[in-house]
Amino acid sequence: MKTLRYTPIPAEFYRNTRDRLAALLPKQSLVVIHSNDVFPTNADGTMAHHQNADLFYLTGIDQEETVLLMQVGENGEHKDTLLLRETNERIVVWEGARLTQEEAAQISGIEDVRWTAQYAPLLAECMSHARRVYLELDEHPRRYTPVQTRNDRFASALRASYPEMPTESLFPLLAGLRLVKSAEEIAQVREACRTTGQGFAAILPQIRPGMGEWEMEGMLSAEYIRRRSRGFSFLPIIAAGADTCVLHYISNHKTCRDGELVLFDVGAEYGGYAGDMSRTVPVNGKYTPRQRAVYDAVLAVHRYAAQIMLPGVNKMDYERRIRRFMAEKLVELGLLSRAQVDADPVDPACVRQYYMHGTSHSLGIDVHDVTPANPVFAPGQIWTIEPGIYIPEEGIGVRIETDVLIRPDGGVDDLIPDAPLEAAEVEAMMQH
Ligand SMILES: [Mn+2]
Repeated sequence: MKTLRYTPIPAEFYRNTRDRLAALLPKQSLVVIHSNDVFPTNADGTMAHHQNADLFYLTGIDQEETVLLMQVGENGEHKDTLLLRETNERIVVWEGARLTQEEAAQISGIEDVRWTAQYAPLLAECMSHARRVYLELDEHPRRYTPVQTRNDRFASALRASYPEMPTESLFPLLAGLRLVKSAEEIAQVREACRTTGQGFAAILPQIRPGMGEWEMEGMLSAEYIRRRSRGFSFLPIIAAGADTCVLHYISNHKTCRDGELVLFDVGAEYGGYAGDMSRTVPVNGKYTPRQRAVYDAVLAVHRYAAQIMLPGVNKMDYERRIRRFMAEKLVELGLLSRAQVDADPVDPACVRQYYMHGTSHSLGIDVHDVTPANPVFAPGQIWTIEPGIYIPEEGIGVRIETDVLIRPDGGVDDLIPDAPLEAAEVEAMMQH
């Protein structure tokens, strides 16, 4: 095996994930999952390839134009075939080597590896034995895109060619499996989170009034990549001043001014897994009394959330209890009145004026990792905890986000211990 930028998960893990999926499927099921497309930009340009998360979860293969076929027999037995883009000398010269069949077999634990030229006849043969086809359909509740994926196009074409064949979505099954992380996955996320926090701690002392948001992005990017990350796990948000209140600000094009806050919502990827962290710091190294009051309120909500993220608690109840707790903090800050909160005591809707997003999402191969509807917390899950308070009229937005692993004993481990949480710690690290 070549020396890799990151330590891959051993093939045994991918054999296990396929076994666990197959155990959920009726006999004579066929699973078909494609790589994501390499999306075009303009002229002869393309975007970087971003692997399909389900394909990666089941094979570890991070290459375009890959297809996984699983033929499930009796009692969860399954025969798996991996199809790869055939490599040749021209591709080696222009784009660099692609996986050989032997390398792909080593990574995935799949013995039957072929070139995609054999795909059409193989699929026809598999279809003749199948009673039901399981398709990769992205049913994330917040997915919104007019763009058809390669798996979407395959689903449409298959249904048109085989109108009698029953089809099912893999989404609920794989979302359930991917929600609970194995030891191998926890190690990858830990590394992504370690890089995320250590990279941030390295640049924090360098932040000064007059610095561009893009300069901080550049410094962070360097810290992440030199620690073996391929880069940010999502488009980084580095927002100063009033833009701290813009939840998905990604232009990072302003200079920071004395007296402002700057909000970072950034993460490093490692080995195909994501870190996700937010910190909000004073550009000049010292929070104003009002900034500090808002910061401490958000941190109190964060601590509360970490305490009530307990095995057996469902996500919707958890979020409701946090909004209830947040309501008290917003009253203390003078942003809501007691009467407003008391009008709706169980789940005060007025909270959403200053806190309009959820507190936690699952984290794994995807930054907003897939889960079943209203998941129940359990050991082995990895979640973000990211409350915030946004006051556009004051130019103050604060979000504090850590990633946590729910331990077997029910407590949570902070996976980003290297980035400071307490306001005093942040200020101490910014002294120079
Ligand atoms: Mn997040």
